[in-house]
Amino acid sequence: MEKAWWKESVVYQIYPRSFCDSNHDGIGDINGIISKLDYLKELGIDVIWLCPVYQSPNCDNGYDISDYRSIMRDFGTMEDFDRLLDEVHKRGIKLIMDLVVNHTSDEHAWFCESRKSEENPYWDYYIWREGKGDQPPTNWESWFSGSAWTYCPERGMYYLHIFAEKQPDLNWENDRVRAEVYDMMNWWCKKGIDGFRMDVISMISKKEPFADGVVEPGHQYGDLSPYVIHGPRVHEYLQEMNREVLSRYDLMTVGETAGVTVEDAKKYAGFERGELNMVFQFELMDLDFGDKGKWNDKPPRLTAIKQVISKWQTGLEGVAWNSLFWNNHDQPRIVSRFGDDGRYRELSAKMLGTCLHMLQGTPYIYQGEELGMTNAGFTRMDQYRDIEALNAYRDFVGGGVFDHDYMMSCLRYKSRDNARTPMQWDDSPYAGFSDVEPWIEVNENYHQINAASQLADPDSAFHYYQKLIRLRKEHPVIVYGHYELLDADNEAVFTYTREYEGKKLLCVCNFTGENQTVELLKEFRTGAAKRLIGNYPEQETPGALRPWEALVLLIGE
Ligand code: TEU
Ligand code: CA
Repeated sequence: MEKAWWKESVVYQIYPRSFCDSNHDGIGDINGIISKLDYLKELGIDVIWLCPVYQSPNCDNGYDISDYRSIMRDFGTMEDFDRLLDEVHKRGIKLIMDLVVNHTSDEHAWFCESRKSEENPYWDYYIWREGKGDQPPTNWESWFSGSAWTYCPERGMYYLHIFAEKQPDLNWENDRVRAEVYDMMNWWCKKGIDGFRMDVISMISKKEPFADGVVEPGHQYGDLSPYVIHGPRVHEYLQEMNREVLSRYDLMTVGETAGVTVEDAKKYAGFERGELNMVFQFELMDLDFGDKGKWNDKPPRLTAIKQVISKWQTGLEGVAWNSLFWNNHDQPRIVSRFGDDGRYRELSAKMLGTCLHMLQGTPYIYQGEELGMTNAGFTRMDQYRDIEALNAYRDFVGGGVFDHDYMMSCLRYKSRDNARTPMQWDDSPYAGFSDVEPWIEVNENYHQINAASQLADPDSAFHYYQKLIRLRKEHPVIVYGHYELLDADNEAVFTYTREYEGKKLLCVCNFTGENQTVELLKEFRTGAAKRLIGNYPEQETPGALRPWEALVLLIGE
């Protein structure tokens, strides 16, 4: 397999609003990030993925961009950004930017023009349609609840927004739109950034003609997915983008591809396709969907997790590259989701890290994951900030689909705000994130869970993640090894092997709070196996696992 820096890297995702506040307004900012770069250097990561910092009215925390070439005032200035890039590079770290080009803000200059009239030069930059009588063009439901169409009186037409009303979808059929996007991307590349994470890039091509979607039970609106995911021209656009921008620099690219299957991923990220380096798949994260979609409060079974991971490990091997993540700014905290955020928080956080980092692909760490940060534990709606959560409560509880208590329980388990509480730096007020009240509440557990105490403790989750990252650099088998699942039907233990150039690695993870026994492969039972890492101090009997134990053995050294 061909080697590449982006295959050997570990990425750290920063959600700027919640990372570090340098100027006492309760909002994280670029100078705050700069002040923490040494912390990231110590952790050992190679690449930072910076969530949007562009100018934005902030209806969706920066995913609604009103100017792609300036910085949101809350976050600082372009000079601050340039300094950030410089400081990142000085430390030998790379920086990739979030690219949000499926939609803009309704306050973007293009939309302000587009909405004026059909004679305006920007009239066709967005997706405008006539209504049906006094109804929207189709019954489509926005991913943030309500209709996906909003009426604009000035034009007498509706515009499409898959997400919030303030996030109109760009019309990629228009050559000028694509040229503007590529021009903007080239502008950032010339500044010296190292790549892009592409927001909902699987949705830029829409399938015509538009028609009503299927209305699932419990829903008022129809499903737009078949019309907006993997549309007919999406690969043509990405290949064009690759020619016009990506191929001209040494970049890392990852597409956020909602609704992607292994077969689709081979197209988006196939080694020979000239599109992207890798994609984020959501099959794993969507395993705990309920019959009403995302809003649910129960974790999936381990066999389902193993089955999805294995399908992707095996399906992409040799043809495309996996991205590996348990968390991001749209997902609840993994230790509260698939682990135990109570008694066994630290052990289960380390186990989950082990399980992910020993797989083939590029691992992503979301800020605070390396500390084993937990879900927010909010109990009142006024603690939530996310437009998705607020709209969902309004529609599900308001519409009588869920009662208040059940919705609160779903939000506590699944809401995106779980990942967005401030980074826990130390045990001073507001967790050292800020010295004034933050835009969203700090998790009360910051007294126990914070970076300062973990830096001082050699056995902490932080130092464990540091070791996971280091091991990847020392052992090519972790990056390139062939994956094989063992004991597929075991509901308690996840066991797999990796093999590369005469080395064989075994990763065993107990996903329960009980002792478990497993039959280890004979080759690992001999004294020749070397223990690479484990989340208990020592390992006496490798086949007998303690609660949430993780263990990695290597033979062939
Ligand atoms: O997310 C797209 C996406 O697929 C999510 O909306 C996902 O379905 C949802 O978060 C599950 O709850 C991207 C960004 O990551 C997200 O933060 C933005 O809100 C969204 O696009 C719109 O830009
Ligand atoms: Ca600030």
